[in-house]
Amino acid sequence: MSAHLPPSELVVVHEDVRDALDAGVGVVALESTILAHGLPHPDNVEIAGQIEDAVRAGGSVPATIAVLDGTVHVGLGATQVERVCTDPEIAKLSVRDVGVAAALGRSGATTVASTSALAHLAGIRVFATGGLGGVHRGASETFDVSADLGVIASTPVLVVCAGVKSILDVAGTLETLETLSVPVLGYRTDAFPGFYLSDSGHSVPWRVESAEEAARVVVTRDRLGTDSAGVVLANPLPADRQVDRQLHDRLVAEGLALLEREGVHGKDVTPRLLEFFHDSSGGESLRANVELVLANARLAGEVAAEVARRSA
Ligand code: PSU
Ligand code: MN
Repeated sequence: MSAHLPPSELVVVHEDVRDALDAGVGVVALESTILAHGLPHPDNVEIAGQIEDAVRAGGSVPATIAVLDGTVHVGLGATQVERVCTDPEIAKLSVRDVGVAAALGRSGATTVASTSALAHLAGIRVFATGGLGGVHRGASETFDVSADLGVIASTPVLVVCAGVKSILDVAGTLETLETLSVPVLGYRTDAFPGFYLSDSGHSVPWRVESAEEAARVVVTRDRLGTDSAGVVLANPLPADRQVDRQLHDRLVAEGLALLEREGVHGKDVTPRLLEFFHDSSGGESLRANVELVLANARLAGEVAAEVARRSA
């Protein structure tokens, strides 16, 4: 394994993940915040297993990442996944929180930012999630810009996502990714997806047609050594699987009004909105959320397998 890992009382890499990395098999990092704070209990337990299976179906080994009792785990066993999905005390940990949780012996789920950072530490180059954090609407006053963006900018991991939700400032998020020198690739699309919607109304600078092309981007950037930013691979839901636009627009408007009314801010914003969507959409938001995460995990599995093949 190429990575220089911290001592094992701080970071434990699961045996299956270590074996895969040593053998040059593809590995896909998976975040745990979507499990703990993005998907409702008890569905999240079963979905967590399906996400891992989707990575395997793509030809790679899954590595779900979380912090348990102060130890970072790269790759979780079934009991640990269940704990992440079930424990109401589990915190949401961005990169700045990981070291604190480790020092204090606490447990928490990792976001896109912290999962990317920990994946890189373990030598994992591909990561699958649902949606990226981004620039929030009104960020010019609240300064609410997800740490996901800054961390991707300095962490050479490819993140497969379905774009960002339209509760965010999508144009502002894309501008920020450009400023931070993070390439955005549309998977078989010219449009940046809007999570529940296949097309956010904004275009992507690059388009790839296959997992093989995406893998080539990762390996070539690495060989060029021009920069150490990550890559965003945006994978839309098929148009006939997206959420009905009228329902979507109503949920976004009501969700934003709810945040205002409840005075929700900081890291509670995204989980509160997701909870509202799941409660108010008659199962539609959950249906779409699960489908897009599984599609991203599958695609990430294919990309990671191809990256591993090309790096052998
Ligand atoms: N977007 C989603 N679902 C999620 C998240 C984002 O559609 O669950 C989670 C991810 O873990 C992401 C985090 O990294 O929210 C971003 O939170 P914040 O905006 O507080 O940085
Ligand atoms: Mn935020």
